[in-house]
Parts: sequence; structure tokens; C-alpha cells
Amino acid sequence: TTVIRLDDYRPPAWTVEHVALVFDLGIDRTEVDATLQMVRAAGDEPIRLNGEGLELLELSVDDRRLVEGEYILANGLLEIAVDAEHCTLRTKVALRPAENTALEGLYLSGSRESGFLLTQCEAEGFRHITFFPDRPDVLSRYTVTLRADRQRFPVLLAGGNPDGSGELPDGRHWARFVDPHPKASYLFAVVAGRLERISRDYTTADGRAVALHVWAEADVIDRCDYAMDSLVRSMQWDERTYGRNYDLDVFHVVATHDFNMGAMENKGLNIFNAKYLLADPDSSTDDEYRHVEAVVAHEYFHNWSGNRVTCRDWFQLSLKEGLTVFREQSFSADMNSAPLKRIEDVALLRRAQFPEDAGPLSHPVRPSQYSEINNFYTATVYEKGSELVRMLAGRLGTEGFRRGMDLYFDRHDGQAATIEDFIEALGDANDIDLSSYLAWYGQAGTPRLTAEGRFDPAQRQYRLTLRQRTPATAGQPTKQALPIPVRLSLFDRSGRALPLRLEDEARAEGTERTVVLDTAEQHYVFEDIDAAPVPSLLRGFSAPVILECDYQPEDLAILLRHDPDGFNRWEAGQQLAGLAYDDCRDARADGPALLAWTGALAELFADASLDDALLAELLTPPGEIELVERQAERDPDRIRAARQAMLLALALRVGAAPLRVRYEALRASTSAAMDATSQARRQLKRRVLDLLALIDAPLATTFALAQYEQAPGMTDRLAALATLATVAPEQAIAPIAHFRRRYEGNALALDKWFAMQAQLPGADALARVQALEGDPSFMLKNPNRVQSLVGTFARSNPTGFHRADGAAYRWLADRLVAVDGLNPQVAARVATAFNGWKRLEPTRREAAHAVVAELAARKDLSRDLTDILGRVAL
Ligand code: DPP
Ligand code: ZN
Repeated sequence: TTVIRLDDYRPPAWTVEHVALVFDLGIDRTEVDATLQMVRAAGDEPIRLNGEGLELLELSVDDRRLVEGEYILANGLLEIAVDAEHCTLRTKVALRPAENTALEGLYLSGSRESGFLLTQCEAEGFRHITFFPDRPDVLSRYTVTLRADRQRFPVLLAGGNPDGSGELPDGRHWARFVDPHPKASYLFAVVAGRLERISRDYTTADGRAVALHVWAEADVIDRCDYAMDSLVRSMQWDERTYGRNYDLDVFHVVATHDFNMGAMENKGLNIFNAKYLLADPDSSTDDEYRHVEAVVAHEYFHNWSGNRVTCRDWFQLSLKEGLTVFREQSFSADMNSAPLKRIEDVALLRRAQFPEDAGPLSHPVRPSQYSEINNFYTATVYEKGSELVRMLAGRLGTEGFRRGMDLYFDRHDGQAATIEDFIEALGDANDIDLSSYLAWYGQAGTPRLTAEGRFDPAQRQYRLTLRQRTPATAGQPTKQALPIPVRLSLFDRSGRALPLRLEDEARAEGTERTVVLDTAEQHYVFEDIDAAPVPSLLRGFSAPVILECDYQPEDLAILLRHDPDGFNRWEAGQQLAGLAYDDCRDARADGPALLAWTGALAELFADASLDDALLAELLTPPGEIELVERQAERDPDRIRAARQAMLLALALRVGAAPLRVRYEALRASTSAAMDATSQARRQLKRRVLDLLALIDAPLATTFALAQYEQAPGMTDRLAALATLATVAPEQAIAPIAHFRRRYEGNALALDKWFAMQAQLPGADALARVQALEGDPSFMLKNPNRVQSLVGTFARSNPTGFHRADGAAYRWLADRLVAVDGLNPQVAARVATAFNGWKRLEPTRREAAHAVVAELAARKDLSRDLTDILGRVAL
């Protein structure tokens, strides 16, 4: 396989100033006629165009047809030697959309009879549509004409402003679109078929009238209103927060059930996985509502952070993704609760990115090489990338960051930029040199931050020593020190935040400080301290690191009880839960950390002033996947057993009666309302019921059965089903069957039905999953369905997937090969479930190794899957 390296980057030899595309659309065969205005940019190289799976029908340069021998077509490249400085290059190709199961390029969503055609071009899908220099640093203006049968394809859409439409002979029609903004080919999109729409008029802050349209198939169009509301909120927020206005006369959003990723920010024509666009109380959970709002915002925000300023090359992917995730997270924090949003984001980082960064697939936020770019749409590029932007934003403050962003957008508008450009613009606007932060982009692995405090009563000083160390990762044996911003406070033992005065400072200033650790080790001496304080470190999760601090359990209990900030409180609880886990792991039923954790939570449980959602989060210790870090030899059964033991201790400490009373009170206020209070109640109700189930299974079963029957919406219904399936499998059989019938034909609800069952732990998990494969609605061809059953089982069911006999590994290997034959991107994504095999205990490790090695040795797999397996097997 060819490896692409960042160091080998060369600007394009030829660019395309304007491209005119004419599509004659058909499900079995589509013809694409492309006219490219080519301009030589540098050197004397031939024109080289990417093209894959295209049937070349015609090729001409400046109106002269080329014959064989006048061009070279091999290995996905069309090469034509041209002497001139510019030329008009024309190609005509044929495609077969209905056969395209990889869902990259032009493909069919749904059935031949009623489905519609659409495109996905990021990262390198455009080359499956026409011959083109398919790289993000070639920016072109697009004119797109679509022609198709009017009956079969009544709706014709492409990015840009509408520029006419009309009738053609034989029941056909046409529509043309002109995009005035030069864009990269990965942002191209068309959609054609039978779709319904909801519409709204919007006027931007700078006075442009924009028609907003959300499109979906007829059976789901009534579930698009929340997406439309979210879109309007996003547009207003970006105007307010970043001064960014939308820049076309029309903005389309389209939902499809067949999509490899979450959504795609094509210029003027966003396309969404239906999972992130449709929402209604009967079939969507509260979490899903939040995801819809966030993803709609994310794709909209890309219009500036991604489209107007795009990436020079795919190594810079985080330039748009990390930045846009950060913008999306800030938006969600503003729309909902900021501390809860931060909890959600940090929990995701720890669950998804930390493990990724600790295994063989570890890579820097800006990778230095790849063989398949599709495999770098990762938690590292997205979530860790966002944390890096957050550190920069924190360093500059709200106003400074805005100044920096203004300069970045201004300076690079209409360009393909690099991460250096971004950091330079932020720095230049504030006269600060931020270049030391670049090291974060190039270095993989999660840094360990060690903190050690020493109180000196004679000097009335508290001396804090911070150290950093990043463990070696795949291909990066040695690491450098990074700038780590550590936001901190000191608390006295009554929970009061102390005024902070560092040595050399004349006066104390405030109770919170950010120090930047940019060497391996540094000391900070705080003055006027009367008694050993409790340090609260890394407040707000000020850097994406793992904190190792020699906290005593009672120190953390003080923070958990008293920290005024919801996020920090939760964080103290997580740290304490980690220590409590260690007690359970080592069979210390009366361990001090376990007692401190359960004691503090029992107290908070009784505190009526605490927000329901925060309490629910506090009652949730780190998950099994996160806890593997606390285990030298990973045995998922033992991890689960220890975690269950700590939950049981918590339930006992809170007590059956308070849990029952709380559940009943929350049940009494059940409603279908979507406001924050109602959502918080549902979330807490679920936690309380699950805790109650650990100490009074019969009562919890009765509650869950009733809750399933009376649930006013999906959140309560699905939660009840999951509790039943765990606590009383026999009694769950009928409700599970009922749910299946109730949602026949509702793909997204059925996905949740598969996923819920795929997560049920234990020895029968594989058999259950295999039985579910026999359900008539299961199909390998649909990415969401594969993810909901196969992906969920492999990634989110540690005890089920990692069974000691290796049977689930062998099962997954078979499924990967089958999926790979249809859709390489999906196969590669699911295969990342093998990332952690090397640190499993020996029996499982050997079983996994055998399977991974055998798969990796196959020669008949896609480049996507081969790349993942090759790196995982190393
Ligand atoms: N660029 C897309 C996104 O919004 C990739 N699926 O993340
Ligand atoms: Zn994105």
C-alpha cells in the first residue's frame, strides 16, 4: 500500500478555476459531463486527475478529442501532457449508482423503486463521480446541471444558488445551480429523488434573505422540525458569537438512512445520517435530541470553519474538525447547561479518545502519514482536536480568542490553510507567540500530569510540584514536554476556596489561577496558607491529560461536597470513584475510598437543592471501558464484577427506602415535555431505578414493567426496557417483542432495539447477538444497522465481546470480511474494536491475536480494513 506523508506535500501543479458538470441521472446508469477550466499553477508537469471506478466515454482538450495513446489512465490517475498554461478539459463518464454499496461518490439510498440518489465526497469521493484533481487545496467555482426523469426524480438539488430549471422532452426536466464561492471538491453534493420538505425564511444579521429547507422522505418529514429549530439557533449563535453570516440564498439539509458518517457539511447542501436529524418524543431519546441539535450546529458552523477556510491537505483535518467540534460544544453549552455539557464531553473523551491514544491506533491530532484517510476521522482528530482549541481559547480569553478567530477568517477566507496558519492568526491578533502549542498537534499519547503537594506550617506555605510525562506511542518512542494549562484552586477543609498568592506576588488575587506547566517539572509556592489545603486541579478539565495526584479519599470528598462548580464537583467524584474502584478490585469492602465515595454521594442524594441531572451524573462512576486503565492485566469480567460491587455498595449506602421514595416522586412528575427539568428527571429516574435494582430486584422489576407500559416517550420506554432486560430477562421477553412490533418500519427505533440488546453483558451475549442477526430487519448493507448490532457489541459490551474462549473475536472477523465486501469504511470502523487486544490478560490476548493476525494476513480485503488491521496487528 502507498503511504502518503505530510512532509511530501507539494502544491498542485494545475488548478481548476471553474467546473461545469452536467448529470444525466439514472439509478442504474448516470452520465457525468465535466468541463474543467484548467490553469497551470507551477512547473511543467502534465495534468493529473484522480478517477476511480469511472467508465471513460469521452476525453477532449480544448475541443479536440483525445485518442488512446494521448493520455495515460492507470491506478486511479488520468494523465495528460499539455504544453499550454491553461486549457479546457472535458470528460464524459458513466457511473453505476445502484451498485455502489460503499456509499462513497454517487449512490442510491433506499430501494430501487422509491429510494433517492445522493453523493458523499469527503474525503475522496469526488473522484468516484468525475475525473478531477481531488484534493482540498484545489478550489473551484461550480456550475451544476441536473437532468432526470421528472416522475422518478421530482426534486433535484445541488450546492449553490438556484440558476434556472425547466422541462425536457420525454418527461424529463432539468435544474441548474451556481455556487459563487470557490470550494474544494469534497464539498460538492447533489441529491435527486422523491423528497418532502419543511421550509423557513431566515434573514441573516447582515441582511441576506435565506430560504432554509429540510428534506426527508415522506414517512419521516414530520420528524424534522427540531432540526429546523436547531438550524435557526445555530445561525443566530454564529452571528452573535463569531460575527459569521451565511453566504448563499438557500440552505438545504437532507436526511438519509444510508450514510457512512454522522453528517456532511457540503456547501449549501448538508447531508445527514437520519440518526442525527430526525427527532420526535415517541421515537427519540433525550440524548438523541441533544445530538441532533449539536450535529446540525456542527455542520452549519463548518460553513466558515471548513468551507470558507478549508484544509490545505488531509493531514490538517483537525483544522476544521477540532475547531468545529469546539464551536459546536460552545454552542451546546450556551443552549443547555454548561457544566453538564462539559461533563458529557470529558466523559466522551475518556471513553473514546484516551483508549484510542493508548493502543496501536494511536496517532497525533495532526498525523504525519496515512495510507487511508477515511481511517483518520477519529476521536483524536475530533475530540482531542477540540480540546487543543479549547486550551488556545482559554489562553487568550473570550475577547482575545474572538480577535484571533476574526483574523483567521479574514486572512484565510477562500483559502486552504494549515494548523500553523490557525495558530499564527490567533497569536498575531493578540501579540502572543502560541507556537509552543503546535507540539500538541504533532505528539500522540495522553500526557500524565503528576501533582504533589507539601504544606509547610512554619513558612505558612503550600508547595505544589507538577510533573509531566507522555508514554511512548506507536511510532513515537520519545516525547517532549508540552504546555499544559492547569487551572487550580485551593480549598480549606471546610470547603472554602482560599485566596491565592504565589511567592513574588505582592497581594493575593482571586481564588482561581491558571499556571502553564511547559517543562518536565515545575514548583509553585503559595503563601499565607494556614493549614494543609485540598488542591482542586485541572479545573474545567483545562488540558486533555490524565491527572495522577496522591489525594486522600477525604480530600476528594471535600471537593465533591463543596466545589461550587458542577463540572469540578463531578470530576472530584470521578477521581474518588476511581479510588473506590481500586478498593473493590482489591476486595476491600470497607476500603476508605469506597466509604468516602458512598458516604458523600448518600449525603448529596439527600440534598434537595442539587440539580437532578448533576446528581444523575454524580451517581454514575466511570464505565467499564474507562476503568481498564486501573487494571494491569485486563480481564473484562473482573472489571465488571468490581464495578458492580461498587454500585451495590452505593445502593446499600443510599438505602432501598430513599431510592424507592425518590423513584416514586420522579415517576409522579413524569411527562413527555422536552424542557431541561423534565429531561433531568428522566435521567435521574433511570439511575435511581438501576441502583434500586441492585438491592431490590423484584420491586425494580415491577417499576420497570409499569414504566415501560406507561412511558410517554422513548427515553422512559427504552430505559425501562434496558433495566428489565438486565434485571429480569424472563420478564423482558414480552416487552422486547412488543417494542419490536411497535416500531416495525421505524429504522432508527429498531437500531436502538438492536443496540440495547447488543450491550447486555455476560456469557450469553454472543448467542443473543447471533440470534438478532436472524431478525428480518437486520442487514449488513445498512451502516446504522451494522453499527447498532455489530459495532455496539464489539465496542460497548466488554464482557460479551471479550469472552475468554475467543468465540466473539472469530465471529467478528467473519462479519468484518462480509461487511468489507460491501462497505470498506464501515468495516474499518468496526474493526477498531480490536485496538486494545494487546493489553488483555494472556488467555484473551492470545485468542484475539490469533484472529487479528489471520485477518491481517488476508490479501483480499479493502485498503480501509487492511490499514486498520495492519496497524492493530503490529
Ligand atoms: N466533515 C464531516 C463532519 O462534519 C465528516 N463526516 O464531521
Ligand atoms: Zn465536522
